[in-house]
Amino acid sequence: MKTTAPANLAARYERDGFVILPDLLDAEECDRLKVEARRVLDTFARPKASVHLHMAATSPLFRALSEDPRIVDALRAVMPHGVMFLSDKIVYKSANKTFATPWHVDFFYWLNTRPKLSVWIPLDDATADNGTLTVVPGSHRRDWRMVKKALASGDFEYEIAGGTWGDGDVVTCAIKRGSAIIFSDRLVHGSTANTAGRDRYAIISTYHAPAPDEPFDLDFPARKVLVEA
Ligand SMILES: O=C(O)CCC(=O)C(=O)O
Repeated sequence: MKTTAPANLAARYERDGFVILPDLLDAEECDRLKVEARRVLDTFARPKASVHLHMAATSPLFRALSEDPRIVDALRAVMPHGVMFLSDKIVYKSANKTFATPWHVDFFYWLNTRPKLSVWIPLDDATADNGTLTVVPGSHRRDWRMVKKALASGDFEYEIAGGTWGDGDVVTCAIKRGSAIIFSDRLVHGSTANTAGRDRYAIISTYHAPAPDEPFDLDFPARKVLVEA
């Protein structure tokens, strides 16, 4: 099938581990998705949650987004072995939820499963001061490990072992709402703190090549083959 994705998308994705698609959704679509995200959070999420899983399983609007032809077209370009939707989640930052997401690689969260990629779409203009995505281009080619780090609070968090990139290696992806970032599950990424006092809603959808279910997949009820292998 013909694709409308830019011709060099696959090469850029291969080289950098991510690719930005400007203006995939328009302002009206972003507004509608934000209203729906708020409704789902208020109805189904833990009180005060800033991350909520399974949007497509709950909401027809997010289900439609997960299989939107504009996204699937772009995915065809970087996923030659077919496209299967696995899951999605909303990540919400605000004046009260200012957290920066620490550097990480997603594959660590699904070790020993087949490779995946994610599509990050902010529903508000995303800037360095309201929590946009940060990436280290080319980092998907290294074999990262994550290790537990003890926090003063007695808690712990995971961090990347031996992270050797400098500030100059980091791209802070300031993008308009409705733009999309496709990124590899091996790419080092995080997000900035939200110090702007403005809402920042983002939807992250994860895909992999179609194949018989792995045990890991069974927790994701909205999974669906979108392009056969
Ligand atoms: O939306 C964000 O703030 C970043 C989330 C993220 O990096 C992730 O869930 O892997």
